[in-house]
Amino acid sequence: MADKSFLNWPFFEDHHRKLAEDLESWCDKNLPVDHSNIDAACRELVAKLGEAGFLTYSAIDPDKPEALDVRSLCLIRETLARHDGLADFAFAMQGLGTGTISLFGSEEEQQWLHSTRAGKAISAFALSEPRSGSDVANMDMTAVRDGEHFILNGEKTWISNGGIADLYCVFARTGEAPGARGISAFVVPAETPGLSIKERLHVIAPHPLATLSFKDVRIPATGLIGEAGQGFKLSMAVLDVFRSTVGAAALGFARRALEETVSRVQNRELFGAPLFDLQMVQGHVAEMALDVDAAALLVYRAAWTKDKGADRVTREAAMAKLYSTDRAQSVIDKAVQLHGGDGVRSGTVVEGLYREIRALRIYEGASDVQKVVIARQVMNAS
Ligand code: COS
Repeated sequence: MADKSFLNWPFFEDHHRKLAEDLESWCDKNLPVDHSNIDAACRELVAKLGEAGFLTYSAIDPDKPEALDVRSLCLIRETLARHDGLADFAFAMQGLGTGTISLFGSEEEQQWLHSTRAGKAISAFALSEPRSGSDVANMDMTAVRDGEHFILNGEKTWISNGGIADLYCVFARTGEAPGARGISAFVVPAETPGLSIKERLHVIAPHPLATLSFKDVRIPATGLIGEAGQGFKLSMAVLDVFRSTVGAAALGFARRALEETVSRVQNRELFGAPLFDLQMVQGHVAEMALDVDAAALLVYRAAWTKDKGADRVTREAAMAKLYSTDRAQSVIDKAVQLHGGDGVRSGTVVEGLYREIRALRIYEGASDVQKVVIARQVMNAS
């Protein structure tokens, strides 16, 4: 049973505790789903999470706009990750994929949110390109104005939900200025002519992932999100919200690894006594528990700060993501070690966690990028 005492921290309100409890019992009944067909599993997860009402937290309600509640987003990701990494993925991408629309979309664009919040449409965030992953400002993809339309040409890669998404939030160069000041964001429905899946990408923790090709993709000018030339800032502001949630997912994986380890070291006998009797093992367990609590503090500090109305949480979110993902990697590595051969046997829980955690130190801003972001924030503040 995972430690829930953190829910008593002052970051949370009663409705958060209720959400965590409701989701926990939903997870007990519904997860994990069968992963043998990843696309089908993701569609099933989105539909089920939608039906159960949990996707209403992934995006704002277009009928009564209120800010996204980042603590709820984090609690949901943490809980889902503890039960099933793919369920976390399915939830997270509904949020990231529509994040630009939730935060900056027009009333018309926000109509999409009715179907993504109900689990009836799947969304994706298309920012990275073959030549610009970390260096977003250097993207090549173009969007050229043609009367009442924009015409998009280029490629996006490492796009989660690529291949199963119904709508993509796409960033492209509109050329108002060089670099970061000449990028804009667009809503592009998946069936738009000229948009195709160039390649499906396969990774160690499988989920739908693809390279997208845009050849003369014509979209109405009403698909522009926010102002032309502001797309870089919009993407960074969206990442400021969702990076804390990546930290939360890592926290969920780490908590599960700790839980599995506690059970293992109590039940496995070695040298005539439970593994836990060895002080070296106690040392590992203590370090794992400390990493989990410290990560939780940073994640929920960032989420609470945003929910309390901070204009920017760039520093808090970067710290939460960097620390939580790095420490979760270490916690899970220790869990593998304490499981011995079972830790690397295909199909065991800790083996799955070991594969799941790695990408979190890369996507939505690699650990190295987070360090750059934190350092710049520290310099700006001094
Ligand atoms: N919120 C709002 N505005 C922001 C911002 C934020 N979090 N971060 C930067 N900006 C603004 C800056 O203030 C600057 O504005 P002005 O032009 O008005 O001065 C502008 O955006 C450019 O910022 P900066 O100079 O920092 O841009 P860089 O090209 O140096 O950005 C990093 C560098 C590496 C920080 C950025 O490209 C980044 O985060 N890369 C990782 C991207 C990523 O997460 N990719 C994964 C995709 S999703 S899987």
